[in-house]
Amino acid sequence: MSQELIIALSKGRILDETLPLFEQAGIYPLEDVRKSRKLIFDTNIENVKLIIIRAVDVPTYVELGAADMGVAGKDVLLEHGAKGVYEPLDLKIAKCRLMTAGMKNQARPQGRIRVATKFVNVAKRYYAEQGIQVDLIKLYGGMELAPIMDLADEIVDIVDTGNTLKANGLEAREHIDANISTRLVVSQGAMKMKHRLIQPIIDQLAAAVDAADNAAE
Ligand code: PRT
Ligand code: MG
Repeated sequence: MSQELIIALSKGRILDETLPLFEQAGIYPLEDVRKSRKLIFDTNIENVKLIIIRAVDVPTYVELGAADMGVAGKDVLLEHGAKGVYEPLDLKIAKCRLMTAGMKNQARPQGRIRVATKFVNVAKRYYAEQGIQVDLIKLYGGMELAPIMDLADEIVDIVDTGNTLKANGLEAREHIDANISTRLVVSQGAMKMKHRLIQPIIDQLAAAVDAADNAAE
């Protein structure tokens, strides 16, 4: 009997860039994933299936072995911890930075500060390293609003062009991680048990990433 391989993809903005890389690597879903309400998809390879889930859930599926491989942003992996997960490949898509930000021309207050973010673990670690005491406020989106409404003194969020910060009167302050991009992750169990299935996919994806990289230059 042939082994089955489950690959967990993040829906949302990185899916549009992930699918072409997988197609280049020889794996594509048999139907249009954006037009379907299904969560699990057959592919052109009989024993390979794609599941398409919230980005934040990808590390959980892969860590617990419910998916063999996954695709997720480094920000999501840092926040989750993703222990017991290999990260064999940088897909070099959806590049961005994790930064602190606050109201423009407004200095960080002395002493304890309020920080709003969905990256509470990342923020906790970062401010502790800086020796800054913080009260963390967990939000699920639209972090830029928090300083405006005086819910927080600072935010930790993803920055790409900086336009969202600017449009809301905020400024970026410090880099927490300047090299956020989308990564391929593999469960440790699958890497052992399904190595013969997985290694060629990693190799083909690596070639697809290189080809995309060269085309961009
Ligand atoms: O939307 P949902 O809550 O389901 O999940 P999600 O927000 O995690 O998913 P999605 O699709 O929005 O983003 C998925 C991944 O894309 C993130 O985990 C990052 O790894 C990556 N990525 C790359 C980004 C951005 N660029 C980005 N610019 N994710 C979010 N943004 C947002 C950012 O939060 C901010 O609000 O865009 C805004 C900033 O963009 P600029 O260009 O104005 O600076
Ligand atoms: Mg989003």
